[in-house]
Amino acid sequence: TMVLQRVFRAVIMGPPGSGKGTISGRITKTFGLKHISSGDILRANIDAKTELGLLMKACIDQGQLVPDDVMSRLILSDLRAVGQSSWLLDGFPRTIVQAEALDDAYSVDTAVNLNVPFEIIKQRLTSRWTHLPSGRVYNIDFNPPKVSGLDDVTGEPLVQRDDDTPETVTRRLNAYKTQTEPVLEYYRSKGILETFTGTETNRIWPHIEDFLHRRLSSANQRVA
Ligand code: G5P
Ligand code: MG
Repeated sequence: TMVLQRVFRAVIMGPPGSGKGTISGRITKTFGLKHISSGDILRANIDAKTELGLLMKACIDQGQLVPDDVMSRLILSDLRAVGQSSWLLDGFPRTIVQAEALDDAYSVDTAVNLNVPFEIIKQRLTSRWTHLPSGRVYNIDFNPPKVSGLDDVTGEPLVQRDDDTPETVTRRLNAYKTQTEPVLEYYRSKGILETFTGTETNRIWPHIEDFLHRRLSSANQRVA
């Protein structure tokens, strides 16, 4: 793991199933950034049957975005809690309103954008298995668990997400096109958007790893 001398703040963007969770896991392991996933936080609330979780479940299961004010409050309070650590936000911001709320509180160093074709994505999501407590993801074709149906690390059961049905995936992709794609333009205009295009995570990853190595060493030099 690389040692960071100054706080580094990144977001990872990309359509549902583009590999944000998978690549975030690799970034966290290699660069030691804290991974904060909006979807994992929402699912943890649903699992724990919190008031927020119960309220948001219908929305999520229908493939719609939860309201901006709810989401921004949730994420900003989590970011305050991590304090002066470097972080990687996955799944937030998803709208221009959320991007502005984040900007008001923090300056984002880089936005890593995974550009994966929609045709590839549908197949992946319907064969995804998730370990809810950690957010670790598996795939029957791509990275199957060592023991079928169980998480590699804890041995706990894996589940299929309620929003990974073909109909809901279509709705999520539509929400992405109309509400989230404009955020890419927002970060492009700020000069911090870095797009990685491809159909396979293992081929995209080395480029992201190179890019972050360069970005993080130059950030450290500026501080030294
Ligand atoms: P989430 O949880 O943020 P999405 O829809 O943005 O959900 P998702 O589905 O979690 O994104 P991902 O993280 O981009 O996808 O992808 P992943 O899990 O790493 O990979 C997908 C699958 O493909 C896995 O099975 C993986 O193993 C496999 N895979 C990876 N790479 C490859 C490969 O190269 N080849 C193959 N064959 N397979 C591969 O949000 C969920 C909901 O929460 C609400 C919304 O309702 C949203 O729909 N929400 C928000 N609402 C408002 N504002 C926000 N900011 C919100 N955030 C969440
Ligand atoms: Mg994810």
